[in-house]
Amino acid sequence: MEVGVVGKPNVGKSTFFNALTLLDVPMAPYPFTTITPNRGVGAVRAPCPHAEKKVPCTPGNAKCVDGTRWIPVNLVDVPGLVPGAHAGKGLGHKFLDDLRAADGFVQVVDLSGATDAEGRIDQPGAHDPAEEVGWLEEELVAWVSEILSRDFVRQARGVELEGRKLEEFLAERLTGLSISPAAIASVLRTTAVDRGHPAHWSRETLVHLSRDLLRTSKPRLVAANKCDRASKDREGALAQAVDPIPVVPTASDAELTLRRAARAGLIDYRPGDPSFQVRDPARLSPAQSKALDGIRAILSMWGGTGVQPALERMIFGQLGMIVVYPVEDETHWTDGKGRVLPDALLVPANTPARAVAYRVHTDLGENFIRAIDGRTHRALAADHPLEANSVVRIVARK
Ligand SMILES: Nc1nc2c(ncn2[C@@H]2O[C@H](COP(=O)(O)OP(=O)(O)OP(=O)(O)O)[C@@H](O)[C@H]2O)c(=O)[nH]1
Ligand SMILES: [Mg+2]
Repeated sequence: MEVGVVGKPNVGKSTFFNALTLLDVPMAPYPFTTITPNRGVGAVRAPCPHAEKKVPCTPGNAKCVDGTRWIPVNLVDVPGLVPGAHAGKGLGHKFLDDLRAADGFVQVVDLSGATDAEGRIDQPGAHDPAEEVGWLEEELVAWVSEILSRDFVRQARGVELEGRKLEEFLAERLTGLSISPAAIASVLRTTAVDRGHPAHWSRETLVHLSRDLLRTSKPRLVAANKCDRASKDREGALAQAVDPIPVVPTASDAELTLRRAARAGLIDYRPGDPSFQVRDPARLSPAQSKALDGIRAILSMWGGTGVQPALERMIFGQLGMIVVYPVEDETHWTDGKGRVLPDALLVPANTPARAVAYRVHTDLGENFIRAIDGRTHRALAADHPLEANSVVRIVARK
């Protein structure tokens, strides 16, 4: 699972990324600060089932803080994209390839409208962030359709002659793009294409197909960043203009300051909280006090910085993920070493029990006999879709 942080230059992608990962990649008020992709790990929250058992959990991969699990999510922050990037403008499209593995994109935009299409600073309100949402989609479509089009006619003739399955042929061409054959099959059902004669597909057909594939397989969410310099009206107008893509207002700079201050022990703040408390005002410098007062005003206007909710809406809403807890003992919810709820896995909603077994270990998937629900103790068949927050034991042949 990987989320790509994308958008035009200088909108705050790296700040958003640093806030979520607490890394320290360069950020600066000019375009193309980032020139190579940055990878890091953020986390999403889910209520830990340990409270139901009234025993503390022993987390391995996802820490538990006051009953909330923090489940890791990979993030990639890429250089800014400009209109025409697929044809080599700006830093070109080479780093688009760094987005191949991304399952979805958070597009960061400048809600204050103070950066032009190339990321140069301008007057607030001079630019409409809805425009970049439109052209970024066109860049992504152009990128995917270019991958799809390479040597397409010759290879498609082969498909026609050999009677190969179209879904497989397209999946092979899009290898590494994290688009499943099932998603391709479903798009082929709804897109008007001549299934029998792919070699005759026009360029427009390939573009159309690429757009549909991106819309279904790589969901997007807009982080309306720099909201601290914008109004709620601007947010409303953006949300209306880009509907149905969800818009979450964010103040990444404020979130980064809060997380760093919390890490330094200056304040009590958990990502996603609507407020924070200063531990000891006497420890703050006048500049720190002033900065925190400014952030307090942002939080009271927007109800939080929005950064953590943006990632969670992407993961749980747009990507439809759920959290499941595999265990080896369905009564005590422990693994073989007696650890309680050691693992929290993010999987797509409705993932069948056997697919979850494969996620734990290939052997468990291959030797799957049944799963057992840790709450009802009922046996679940291989194709049984798991519910959110399931605690499940996988029974496999030894
Ligand atoms: N007011 C305000 N400024 C922000 C916010 N987030 C980021 N910035 C500022 O915006 C500028 C650009 O931030 P970066 O994170 O470097 O932007 P980027 O999109 O990664 O830029 P490139 O790597 O050049 O594409 C920096 O000066 C940040 O401090 C925010 O929420 N509010
Ligand atoms: Mg950057």
